[in-house]
Amino acid sequence: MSIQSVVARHLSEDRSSAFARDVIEGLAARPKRLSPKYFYDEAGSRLFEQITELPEYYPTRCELAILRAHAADMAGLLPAQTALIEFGSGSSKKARLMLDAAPAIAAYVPVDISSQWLTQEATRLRRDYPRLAVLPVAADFTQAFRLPRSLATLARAGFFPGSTIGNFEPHQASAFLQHAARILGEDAILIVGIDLVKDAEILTAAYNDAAGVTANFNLNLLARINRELGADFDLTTFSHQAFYNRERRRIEMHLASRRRQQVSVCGRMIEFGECETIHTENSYKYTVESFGALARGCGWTPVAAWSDVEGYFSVQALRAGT
Ligand code: SAH
Ligand code: AVI
Repeated sequence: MSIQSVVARHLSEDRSSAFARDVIEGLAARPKRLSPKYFYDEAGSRLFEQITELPEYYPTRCELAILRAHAADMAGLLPAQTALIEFGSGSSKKARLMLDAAPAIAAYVPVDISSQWLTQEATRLRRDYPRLAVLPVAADFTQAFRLPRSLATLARAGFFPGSTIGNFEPHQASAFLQHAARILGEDAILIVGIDLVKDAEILTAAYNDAAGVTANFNLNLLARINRELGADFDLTTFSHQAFYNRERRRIEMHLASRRRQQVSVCGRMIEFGECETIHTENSYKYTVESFGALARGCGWTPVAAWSDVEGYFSVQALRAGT
């Protein structure tokens, strides 16, 4: 066995034991919770892509419209010979708009926890952009991770679209912005997508689509725990819940047990009361100003903000340094 495959096996064993530990800890907590980063195995990434096509899910449609209209302005902020590092790259569809508008981008570094999906997308990108260095990194972007050595001679810019930053608690978003400043370096540009506060009905519909794709995305977390940790969740006994918490300006997603039951997870019995929920995701909504203030508080200066015609979504450019 080669040294690379030994390292890869250890990394994957480390990841699955961290998954088991987090699941046991989250299901023992009151209220029960699981991290949204675990939504994204291959099936979860595929379901997320289906969400982005739903009529109710406006964030992708709005952000793509902003990027189509303003990618050239964003590209103008990047120095020559830049490596674009995307945090949570998914399908890389938005990065393609940046790559098309910015000849300054010499390398693209998609960073994603969904490793199989990442590999597939990197293959497609290499085919479509033969002159670009495509350097995927399978990692949890909230933790320290290694960037490819070949980036040493390039400037760095960050790309964090999708409003994925909204899936952090505000204090975690601050910690992430500080972490990104260290990764990207002095004067670097970070382009971030932010979902804006809006009418609760529009928000609620986006997370309760008529076709039930978001429900399947949420339930896939239990299916993944069954697949990878040998648990025995009966998915028909849990239901998807998503609602807007006005006070905290966030959509909350939960999985509610339809009845009292016990589930076996990693050899432990987990008790559920009727209607008891597992809190699986928060999706925080900001105003342009509230996000700008958060960024300023952690070493970034907002330099530009773009919005769609409906004012539903905002893309902001930040520069490292105050
Ligand atoms: N940037 C894309 C995808 C957003 S979905 C877009 O805007 O459409 C969120 C992405 O972040 C998923 O691909 C998911 O796998 C990844 N992700 C979520 N949490 C992560 C983490 N902690 N570390 C690395 N990637 C993560
Ligand atoms: C990735 N993230 C920004 C999405 C969101 O809107 O919070 C994940 C998602 N959850 C349900 N629908 C989409």
